[in-house]
Amino acid sequence: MTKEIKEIRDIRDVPPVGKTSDDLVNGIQRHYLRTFGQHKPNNSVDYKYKALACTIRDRLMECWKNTKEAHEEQDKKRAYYLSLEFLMGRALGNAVLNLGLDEQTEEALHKLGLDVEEIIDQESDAGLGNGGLGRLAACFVDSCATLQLPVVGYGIRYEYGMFRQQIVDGNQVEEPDHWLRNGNIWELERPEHTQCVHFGGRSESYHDAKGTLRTRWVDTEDVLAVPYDTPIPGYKNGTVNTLRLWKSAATDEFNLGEFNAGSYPESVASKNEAEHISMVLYPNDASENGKELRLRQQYFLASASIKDVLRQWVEVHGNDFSEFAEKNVFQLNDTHPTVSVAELMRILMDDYALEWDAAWAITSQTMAYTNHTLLPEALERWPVYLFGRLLPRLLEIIYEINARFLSEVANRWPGDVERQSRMSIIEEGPVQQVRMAYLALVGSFSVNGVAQLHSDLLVEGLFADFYAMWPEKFNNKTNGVTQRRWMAWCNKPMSELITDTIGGDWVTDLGELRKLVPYADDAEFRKQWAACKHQNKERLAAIVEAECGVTFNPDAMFDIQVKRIHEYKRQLLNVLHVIHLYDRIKRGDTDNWTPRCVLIGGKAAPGYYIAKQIIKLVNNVAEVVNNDPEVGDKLKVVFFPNYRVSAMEVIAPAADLSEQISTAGKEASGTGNMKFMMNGAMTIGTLDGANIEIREEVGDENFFLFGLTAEEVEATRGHYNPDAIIADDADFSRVMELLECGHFSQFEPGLFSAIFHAIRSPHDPWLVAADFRAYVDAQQLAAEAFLDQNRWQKMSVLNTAYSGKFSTDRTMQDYNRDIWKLTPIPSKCS
Ligand code: GPQ
Repeated sequence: MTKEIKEIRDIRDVPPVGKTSDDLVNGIQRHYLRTFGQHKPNNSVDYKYKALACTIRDRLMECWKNTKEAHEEQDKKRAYYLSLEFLMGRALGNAVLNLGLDEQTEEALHKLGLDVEEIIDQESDAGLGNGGLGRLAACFVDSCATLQLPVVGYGIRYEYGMFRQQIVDGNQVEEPDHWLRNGNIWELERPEHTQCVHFGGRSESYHDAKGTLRTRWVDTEDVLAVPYDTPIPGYKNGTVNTLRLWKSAATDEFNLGEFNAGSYPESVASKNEAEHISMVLYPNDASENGKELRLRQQYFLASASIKDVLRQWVEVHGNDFSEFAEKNVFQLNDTHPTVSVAELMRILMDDYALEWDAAWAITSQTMAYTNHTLLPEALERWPVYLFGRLLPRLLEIIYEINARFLSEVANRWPGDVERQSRMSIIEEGPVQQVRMAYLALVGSFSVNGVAQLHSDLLVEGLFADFYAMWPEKFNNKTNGVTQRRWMAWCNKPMSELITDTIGGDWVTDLGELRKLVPYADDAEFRKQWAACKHQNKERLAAIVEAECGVTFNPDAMFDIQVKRIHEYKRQLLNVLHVIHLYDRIKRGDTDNWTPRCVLIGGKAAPGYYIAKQIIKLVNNVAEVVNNDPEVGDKLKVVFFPNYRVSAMEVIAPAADLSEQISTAGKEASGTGNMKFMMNGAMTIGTLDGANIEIREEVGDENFFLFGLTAEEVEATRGHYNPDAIIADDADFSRVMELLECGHFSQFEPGLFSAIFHAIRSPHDPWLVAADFRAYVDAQQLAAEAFLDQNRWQKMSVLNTAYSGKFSTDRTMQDYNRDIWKLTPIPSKCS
C-alpha cells in the first residue's frame, strides 16, 4: 500500500468542514449535485431541504464519532434511557441552533435565494410518541447532551409514527403517518450491531460442562433488531450523543420450514410477521391496550437494548460483571420497558452463568423506574397466559422474583396474607395478570414521580405498601422542557430581546431569566416584549387562517389548550366556558368585553369514543360561534387539526393564556404548561401536577388559580350532585340548555347526549360541573387583567422570568445527582 492511500484512509486527514456561510453554500450545492443528482434550481424543494440537512449533518459527524470514542475510552458510568416513545419532532432547526450555525445558515440560504421557512417545512416530524411522556424523553436527551452526560436513548424505529389527524365534518379521521417516505437524513443504519431477539419456545434445564444445573430458552422464534442511530447534539459544546432506535427484521432462517416445503414466495412474504414489530406506534395515551403486538414491542426494545449494552461491556471487561452495576444504569420510562428487569436477569444467568443472587444484586442496582400517571387504567397488566406463551423463560424468572419478594414481605409482616396478595407481582383472579408496575418497583433501586404532588400521591396511595417497605427508593423529579427548542429555536423574537437585555447565558442556564424581573417594571421593555408577542401571534394567525379558515385578530387574547384529548384534561370545561361567553354575547352582556381567540387542539385515541365526541363538539360550537355576525370579533373558536411538535413551536410563542385545567390529582405533571410559561403566557389552572410548582415560582398574583384541590376531589366522591350545581347556577343552566336542546347539533339532535349525560352524572370522575363556576370566575379575572395591557405584559414578563426551574437541564441534573451519578465527559471537539 502506498503512503498516499494510507493517509487517505486515516480519517483524521479528511479536511474539516468549515462553518462560514460560504462553506455552507458550498456544502449545499455539493450535496444537491453529488448526493442527490440535482442541478436545476426549480427542482422540488425537498432536495433543497435534504442538501441543507446533509450539509448540517456533515458538521455533526466528527463530533459524534469523537463523543462515542470519548465515552469508550473513559470507561465511566453510563446511563440508558429506555423508552417506547421519543417524540423528537424536526431535527434540522435544532441541529443548526445547537451547532451555533443559525446566522450562517440563514445567510447561506439567502445567498442561494432559498426560503428558510419553506425548507424547514419540508422535514416530517419524527412523531414517535403520543404526547408528554414521549416529548419528555426527547427533551431529556437534548439536555443530557448539553450537560455532556454519557446517556444513550434506546427506542423503537416505528415505520409509522403517531397518526395524522384529519378533521372531516368536524370528526377526527386517522391517517397513517409514513414519516420515512422521503427518507431520513438524520439516521445512520448500524447493521454491524444487529441483535437477535427471541420469542416463544420453551425453557429447559440442562447440565453445563461443569455439571451445574442450568436453564436455557430453546425452540425460539427469532427476530433481528437492527439499530438506527440519530445524533443528539449538545448546545455549542462539541458533544453529540446518540439515540439508538431498533427496527425489526426477519432472520434468514425465518420460516425455513415453509421454504423447504417449496413455497419460497410464501416464506419470504411471511417475514412480515417479524417486520411488523416495529411497524407502528400504539396511539393510546395514558391507557393500557393489552395487545400482544405491544408486548412484543416492549420485549423487543428491552432485549435488544440490554444485549447491546452487555455486548459493549463484554468487549471491554470480558465476563467480569463485578463492576457492572457501578458503571451502568437503566432508566425505565414508565412501565413500558419494565420487562428489562427479567431480561437482564435472564441474560446474566443463562448466558453468562451468574448465580441468582449475583444477577439480582446487579439488576436491582441498575434499574430505576419513572412513573408518569396515577390513572388506574394506565397501569399495565399482562395476562399470564399471554406472557407465558410469548416469553416463557421471562415468566419463569418473574415468578421466582415474586416468590423471593413475597417471602421478604412475609418476614417483615408475618401473617399479613392480605398484604402479600395486595403486593404480589402476580395478580390472582379469573385471569392471572403480571403487574408491570410492581415488577418495576421490586426490581428498581429508585422510583420517581414527575412532579411533587404526583410523587406525594404515589407514596400515599398507589404505592403505599411499597413505600412502607422501601421508603428510601422513592423520590421526586419534577419534569422540565428544553429551552433550546421551546424558546431559543421556536421564539426568535423574544429570545433576541432577552439576550440583548440580560445576555445569552439563559440558553444553558435558565435560572438566568430571573434577571428579567426588574424589566417587568420597565415600560420601554414591556413595549418591546408586547411587540414580540404580537409578531408571534401574527404568525399563528396566518396558520389558523390557512388551516381552519378562521381569522384570529392578533390584538385579541389568544386562549389556548393543546394536549391529548382526554376527559381528565377537561377540554369539556373549556368548551362550556366558550358556550358561556357565546351566551353572554347573545344576551348583550358585553360591557368591557375582552375579545378572545380560543384554540383547542389535540389527538384522541382512535378507540376513545367520548374524546372523539369532544372534538366534534368543539368543531360544532366553533361553526356556530364563528358564523354568527352578532359575535363577530368578540369571540373566535377553532379546533386546530393534527396538533404535533412542529405545531407547538408556533403555538406556544403566540399564547396569552395557557389552559391547564385537569381535575386535581389526575395530571401527573404536564409539560405543555411549562412551554407556555416560558414563552410568557399566563396560566389558568388547577392545583394539579407541576401547575402547583409553576404557581409557587411565579407567585399567586401571576397565575389564575381555580377549582377543587386533589384532597377535595377525593372527598367529593359519593357526595356529588351535578344536577343541583347546574340548577343553582343561572349561567350554567343556560349553557346546559344550549347544549341539551341541540343548538350545536341542529341536524343531529341527540349527537352530544353522551357528553351531557357525563356532565350530569353523579359518578363523573372528572367533576366538570364541580369546577364550572370557579373556572368561569377565574376566566373573568383573566379577561379583566388582559384589558389592562400594562399589567398583563408585566405578568407575562414575570412568567418567563420565573420559569427557570422548568428546564430539563435542571431535571437532568436532579436525576444525575440522586439516581445516575454520572461524570460529565468533556468533548475533544469544538
Ligand atoms: N403521560 Cl402514563 C403520557 O404522556 N403518556 C402516558 O402513557 C403516561 C403519562 C404524561 C402525563 O400524563 C403528564 O402529566 C406528564 O407530564 C408526562 O407524561 C411526562 O411525565
